[in-house]
Amino acid sequence: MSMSTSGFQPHHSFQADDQALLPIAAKVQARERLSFEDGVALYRSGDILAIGWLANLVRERMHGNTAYFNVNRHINPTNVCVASCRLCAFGRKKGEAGTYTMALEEAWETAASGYTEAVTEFHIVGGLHPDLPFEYFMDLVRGLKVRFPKVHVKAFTMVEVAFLAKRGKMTIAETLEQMKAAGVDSMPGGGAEIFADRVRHIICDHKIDGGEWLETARMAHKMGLRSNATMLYGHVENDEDRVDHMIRLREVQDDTGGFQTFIPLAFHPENTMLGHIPKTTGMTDIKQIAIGRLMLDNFPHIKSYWQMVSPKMAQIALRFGADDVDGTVIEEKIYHDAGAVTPQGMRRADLVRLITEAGREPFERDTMYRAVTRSEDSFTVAV
Ligand code: V47
Repeated sequence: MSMSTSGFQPHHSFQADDQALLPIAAKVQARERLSFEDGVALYRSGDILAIGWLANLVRERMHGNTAYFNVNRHINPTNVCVASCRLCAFGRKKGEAGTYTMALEEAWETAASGYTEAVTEFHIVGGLHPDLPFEYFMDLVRGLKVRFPKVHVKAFTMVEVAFLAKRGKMTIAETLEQMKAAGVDSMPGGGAEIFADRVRHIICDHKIDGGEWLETARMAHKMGLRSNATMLYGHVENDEDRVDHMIRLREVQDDTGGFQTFIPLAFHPENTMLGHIPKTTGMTDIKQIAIGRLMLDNFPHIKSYWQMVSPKMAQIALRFGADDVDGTVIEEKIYHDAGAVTPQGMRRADLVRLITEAGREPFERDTMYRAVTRSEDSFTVAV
């Protein structure tokens, strides 16, 4: 029987150079959950083709040949931040040179600027500003909803929610309730970093701890807000810390089902207090995507964020476990302050080409992974 040379092909048999992967492969093929030890064994293996094959098997079981992207815009209302995380090149202390805080009008203008294609999502994150009142953030969201009623607002990380709650003397639940009422539709996955205390003390000791991040996510999910989850790798963490991070996410997901996407973020050292740490390499980046897909069996999506790992690496990742490349972004600040050399945004057509040339079928999604159809300057979401 002849097989077509293009398009989607069924799988053949598994081959590994590293025999330590065989029991893991058996589990993946039997759809069994991988253990902590399995996760560590995957990191310790250099057999990237075998690991990638397994991750791709899972990815294609879940999503076939589809690769998701969206047309989104980032808005970072302020870079003033009370935390001084060693991992971060974006935040500045109040009064320092280079700080900015957008007036509400400015934030709404920013939302409308810099693109010709209608965006379907605003991704809003920023510094932990010591003085901006909770109502500033709620007015920001309400104003966006008035001006762009069709656009999904994915706003405020677990870290920002915990900070705003403390500042406003509210519980996490009350804070989330008010965010929802103002028009927040879902939450991004930032601030998770690495949950292990030892690492958190070094890279971000002013942030809520790992347990608090997870409990805030759990609460958000229980209140009907979906979220993403990130993991920052390539600094002082070890393999065990990474596996621990993913298993803790997997446990919350078993309980809530509220996580949509796992996004591993490669650490960019430039202009941070950890500037001596070398940048991640291609092998680390691609392995991280594949192991994420294999460990997080209950996460629907794995995103290779092109801004973080470069468009070229994101494209390859689509065959190593990732099913999503994020979106147009338009104006990225956080990694560009940390020395990223990628463009600050991409056009829709560039993302489509990147996906098509990986042999995948581009699928424009909204934040909830529903199909988007568009004309020149407007869009419709399938319900
Ligand atoms: O939490 C900060 C990271 C995150 C650096 O949910 C750095 O769809 C590398 O979470 N080098 C914020 N990383 C970004 C984020 C995100 C991005 C894209 C999509 C989604 C989503 C979420 O950026 C922070 C931190 O982990 N970060 N500084 C740095 N120097």
